[in-house]
Amino acid sequence: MKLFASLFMAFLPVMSVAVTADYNVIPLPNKVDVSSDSPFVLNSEVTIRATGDEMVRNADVLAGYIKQATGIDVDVNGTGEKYIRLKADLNDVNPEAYEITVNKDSVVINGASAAGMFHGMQTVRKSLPAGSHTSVSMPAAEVYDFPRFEYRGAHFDVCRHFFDVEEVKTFIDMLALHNLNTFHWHLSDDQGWRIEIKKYPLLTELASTRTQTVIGRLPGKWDGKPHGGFYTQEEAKDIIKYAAERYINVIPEIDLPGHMRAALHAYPHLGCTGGPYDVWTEWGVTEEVLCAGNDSTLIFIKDVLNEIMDIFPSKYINIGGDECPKTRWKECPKCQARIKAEGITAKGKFSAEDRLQGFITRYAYNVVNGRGRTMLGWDEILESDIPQDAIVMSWRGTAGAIEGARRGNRVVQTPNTHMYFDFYQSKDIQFEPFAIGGYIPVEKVYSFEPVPSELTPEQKKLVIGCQSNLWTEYILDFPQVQYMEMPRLAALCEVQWTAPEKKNFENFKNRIPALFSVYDYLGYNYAKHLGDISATYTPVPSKKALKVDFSTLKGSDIYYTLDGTEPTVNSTHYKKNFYVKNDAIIKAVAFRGGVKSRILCDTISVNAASFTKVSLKNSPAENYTFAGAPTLVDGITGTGNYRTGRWLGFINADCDLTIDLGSKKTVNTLDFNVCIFQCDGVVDASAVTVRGSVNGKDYVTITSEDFGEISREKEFGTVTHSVALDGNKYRYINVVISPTKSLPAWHAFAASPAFLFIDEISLK
Ligand code: TNX
Repeated sequence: MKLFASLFMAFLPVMSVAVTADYNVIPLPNKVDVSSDSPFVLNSEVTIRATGDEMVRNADVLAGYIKQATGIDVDVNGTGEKYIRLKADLNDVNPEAYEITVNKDSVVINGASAAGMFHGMQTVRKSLPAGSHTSVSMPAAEVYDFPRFEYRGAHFDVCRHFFDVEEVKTFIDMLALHNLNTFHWHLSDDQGWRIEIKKYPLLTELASTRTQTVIGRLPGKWDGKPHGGFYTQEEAKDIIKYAAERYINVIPEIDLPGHMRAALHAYPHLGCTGGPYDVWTEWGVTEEVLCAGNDSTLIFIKDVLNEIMDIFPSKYINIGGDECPKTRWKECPKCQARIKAEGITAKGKFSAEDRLQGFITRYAYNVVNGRGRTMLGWDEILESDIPQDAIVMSWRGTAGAIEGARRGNRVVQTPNTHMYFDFYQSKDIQFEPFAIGGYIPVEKVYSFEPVPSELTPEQKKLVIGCQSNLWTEYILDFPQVQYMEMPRLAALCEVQWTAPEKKNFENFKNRIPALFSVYDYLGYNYAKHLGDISATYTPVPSKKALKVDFSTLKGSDIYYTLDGTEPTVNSTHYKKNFYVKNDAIIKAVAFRGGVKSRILCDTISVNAASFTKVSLKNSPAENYTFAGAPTLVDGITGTGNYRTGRWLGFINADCDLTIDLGSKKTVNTLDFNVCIFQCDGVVDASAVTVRGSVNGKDYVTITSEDFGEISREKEFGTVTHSVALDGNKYRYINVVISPTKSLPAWHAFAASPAFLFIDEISLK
């Protein structure tokens, strides 16, 4: 009997577990109509029917996907009566539209083009429940879908760190899985030249390797290890073909006239000073750029772009154009002669040298345009007159997109506020691989709306799409590339693909576990923060308490403790929000199936200012307002970098906070913290003044302190200022903390106003 039972159990999954496909994948299709008609049963009897080489190739790819997802072997153009048919004759205005029709006999994937059909294949693939199955039930349905934007890109910098052909192909696979159609390949930069150019062999011989790499963000320590690599033209062509078979266009970028230090190492005569130059071993923006006055620079640009266009069939060719300091051009007789000869003058806030870049950009434009291609460049290309058909990549926020569209140029949105996947994706940076800084979680990516509301309907049409950027200064290997990309790529693809009215982050989170299981069986390394608990802390003055809300992925259970002990399934089960009035160490954990999240841990330290009514006279800077004034008295002290949401950031304005203690109280000390990130101009406060009042109208100054010059040694971290008060009773305390008005001469941003980041103002 016992034996029978266990045998029966062993067979049970094979015999009767009905696994069902779900077409609500990522990106969410525009229309999914499931009916109660009999489903299609996907099993090894099924064949994929396809006609013509291209469709047969796609059929083989789909058979591979089905095998990976479910273990089921289907053949191509076999004899099976039940079939999946691949077609590309859908009549639709959108060339990438597709339709999937599922009934009990067949699944028809029909695209308006082969690319559209391929996107439909991705939807089918992602709809399949991952696991080892003998059959999958595909509900009868009509899916009709098309992308919102024609340009759906991801950028990959292979210069700061080199990634080999196989890794680049896997990157392309990742884009295909998320329905992207554009791979922006950043092939040249100060720290390494990565593509073979036959006319300039030293670019790969010399400029593709740097002697060593700086450790950390600022110069000081180097690793002593050479780093390099490049792609031959044959390898590049192989990658282009691989991408094309996945309906992805590869846009090459040759970044000019800045970001050219590696090329200058190989060909020093192309620089203003004649060199010597090294392949740069640091990060940042170097002053060593192409000389704009030198005719051989123009020949170099023409030759390189022509070879690039020989390799890359892409309609779009990116010429970079970002971050080109004009220091050398100001001193260079050849550049000055060019300014004169071309009659270039300063205009508005741009100097003649700034506008000299426009001369180079237009030269590159003509080379590209001469071959019937379209030039793209970073938003700096707007700093001079550019032809109407050049495309602007807006990276310094969305301003470039707005200006570009207003000038009638097409634009691609890739702002560093939402689309920089080299930025941290979690606030707890101590658990993250070292990154360039910033904070762009999945939710922030998801929230991005590419079409600025400021534009007129006609201008809005010029926003052709959206793209993420992956700069690899601090991305050392391919698993880390994947970790930085996913699941932010999932959020990106929904921004690019799905109609805005269908976008909803909570709903997206419900669909992400299915995509995670795809990542799992593909062996992708991805960030799992979405499975973690996120806590929202809201001070509630009327209750003199902190309201705590937890959320995590659907289907998970949260357990928590308040005394710092490890939470387990035996701890308090979170059902709804709760309030904390006293000191606590909150620890919480989520379980999804057998998978345990990371443990959330926050310390609440209660003092007289905690959970009081507060108001700020001046607003924090737009990007650093987060939850506003209550953050300063929520009992939780900011740590980590200044973008975590725990710090409020002020520039050109004091942090001027008034605290209503509710009744008169004796207070002896005021403490506050400042977050320092010196290289970004985020430095210590310059002064504080504390005033007290019993009625909220008449204030007396309790104390005023000047902190003097900022410390050069203090580069990162937190500074706590403790201010002694007079021990009198006040109901209202007003604290004014002033930023450093002007950064000192030794700072890279000398004389500019500094940022001031404040958190947790406490009164004892
Ligand atoms: C700015 S975005 C750059 C890159 C850096 C990146 C780091 C752009 C056009 N230029 O050179 O790698 O910031 O986030």
